[in-house]
Amino acid sequence: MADKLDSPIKPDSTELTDGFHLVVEALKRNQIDTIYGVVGIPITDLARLAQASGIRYIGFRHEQSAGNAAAITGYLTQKPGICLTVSAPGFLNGMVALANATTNGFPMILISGSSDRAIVDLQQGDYEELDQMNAAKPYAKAAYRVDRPEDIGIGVARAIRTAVSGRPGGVYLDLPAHVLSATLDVATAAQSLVSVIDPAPRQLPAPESIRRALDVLSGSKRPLIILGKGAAYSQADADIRAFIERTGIPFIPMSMAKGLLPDDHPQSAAAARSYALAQADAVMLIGARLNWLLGHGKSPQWSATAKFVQLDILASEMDSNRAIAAPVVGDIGSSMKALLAGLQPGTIRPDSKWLGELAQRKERNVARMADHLAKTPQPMDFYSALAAIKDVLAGQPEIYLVNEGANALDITRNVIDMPLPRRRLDSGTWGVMGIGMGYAIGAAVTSGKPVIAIEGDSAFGFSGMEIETICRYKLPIIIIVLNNGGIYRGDEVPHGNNGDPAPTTLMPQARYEQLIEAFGGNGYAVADRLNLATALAEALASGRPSLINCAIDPKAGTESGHISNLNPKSALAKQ
Ligand code: OXT
Ligand code: ADP
Ligand code: MG
Repeated sequence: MADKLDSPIKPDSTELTDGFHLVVEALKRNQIDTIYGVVGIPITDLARLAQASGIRYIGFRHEQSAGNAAAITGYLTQKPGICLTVSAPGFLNGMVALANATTNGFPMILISGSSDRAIVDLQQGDYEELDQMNAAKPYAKAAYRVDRPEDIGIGVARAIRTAVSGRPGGVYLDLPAHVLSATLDVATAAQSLVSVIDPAPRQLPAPESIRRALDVLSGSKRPLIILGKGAAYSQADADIRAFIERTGIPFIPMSMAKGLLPDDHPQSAAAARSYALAQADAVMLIGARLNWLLGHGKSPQWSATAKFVQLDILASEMDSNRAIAAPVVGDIGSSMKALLAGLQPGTIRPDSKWLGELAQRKERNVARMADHLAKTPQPMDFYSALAAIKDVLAGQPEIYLVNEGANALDITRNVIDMPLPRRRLDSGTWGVMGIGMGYAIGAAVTSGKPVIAIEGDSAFGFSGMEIETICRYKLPIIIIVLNNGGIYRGDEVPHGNNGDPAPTTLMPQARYEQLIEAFGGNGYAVADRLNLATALAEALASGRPSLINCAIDPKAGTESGHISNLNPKSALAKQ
């Protein structure tokens, strides 16, 4: 068995190989070095073979987290992250992550074993029966099924190219059990494998689109640049920074683009966000969609007369919410190079009045923030806890920060500065809960660097069992649960009289730190700033899996955090 497990496919041999081996060879040939998953029928041997062949296999407790780890690996590396699941229920658990990856533009491939097509198609009740490929289609960038072992190489190649080319996204690859166990001779097998050449080819923007973009910016007195996670993904960090610094245009990073230029960069207008959006007369979007996070580009959040320049790889993104005066369709790396090449010194000059106004607003908000952070309420509020965390993290730019919750998300985003690109990983386009442990594991495995996950107590619950995975693989992950005892707040009173708690309440007295102790990690329970800072510093120095249960005032926080405007309220209900 062991011999067979690690035997490479040799074209001159007359031996037989099988679908399991072919899948592993196809992945290795395309530099896939990690698989995240949960094993069972029919893919257990696939995980074993992958591990024996040198691919790292990370086994999870739930497929959603494995999928999230794969997705964030794709975002960080520009190579598709791989998630491996069993049929029907395992597949569906992984689908949430695949759909989320597609929504966020992260390249990943969900590989799932599946049951006998003949039985599935006639709905005759096979073990874990589901028409998986068709179930996946609406939520994936593409869905493919391999029906013959000799097609495995092509199937994997198509999945890889589709995941990373154009706008990246999630791809589903269906591998029926009979294909995995089918045999074929090694010569045929070797010939069927594909090394994908240039999986995400450069897409050069049209020269006239570059001129148009530069013209819009030169005609502007109050220009603004919005950096999105597409810009972070593109890894064109130096050219983006050079363009911003040479033009002097103020910029605002979307949440996951924080750190593309350091948050303390003098041109950052993040602390004057609403004023900058409303007053800009020309806006350049670099890898950011005009979706709900940007108020759909509409007035009053934006000026109705502002002209928009948009850099995106997907032509159909243009004019999706409002007219784009200068669409630049291409990959951001190529587009930024072309913009820099076409930029004439002195032609783009933000008005000094504009820069002065932004500086003034910024100063006001920064002073307000400093006030919040200086207070030491007991029990702690979010600002107070985050002030302690901010101090410990200062000077440790390499650390990855995973973040989810509502107040725990919004306040962390504004308090914790990111000095380096692609270090902040959060709820993203859907504002989804449940990415926490999967993203933390994916980031730790991919980077080998420490990861801190700042989690609302509700948010943590969605993937909390993965602390066993974190401990099993001894990953340098520190989870900080900002525990205010509820979804948004912990002080809602019950509405009925049957003794049930109110819909938003959780247990403030929950001993989250004991969960990690059960698996051998370090647990801390803290209720004040000093102990939080000490615990965090100690956890970081130990490099061990740790969880800090941080008591936050149940009255701290607002319903839905910063997006309470999106939370419909019953006009009739007696609150
Ligand atoms: O310019 P102005 O004056 O306006 O000021 C702005 C900035 O300029 C300024 N600012 C600063 N000032 C000084 N210094 C600095 N450094 C600075 N930075 C900024 O501050 C203000 C505000 O700035 P901001 O935040 O940038 O601006 P704004 O206007 O808020 O930005 C708008 C947005 C939309 C871009 C931004 O708010 C944003 O990115 N929001 C993301 C929101 C989001 O995604 N939320 C998560 C979803 S909420 C809800 O859905 C939840 N659920 C339901 C659920 C979900 N989501 N998923 C699943 C699978 N099931 C259910 C649940 C269950 S949240 C949730 C759990 C919540 O409970 P937890 O216990 O986990 O969390 P707690 O809330 O902590 O209890
Ligand atoms: P944010 O949430 O940070 O605003 P979005 O996810 O809404 O960012 O937008 C990211 C955009 O970046 C998507 O429209 C996507 O097509 C685009 N994108 C992703 N990668 C690239 C790339 N390499 N070149 C150009 N555009 C890209
Ligand atoms: Mg909470």
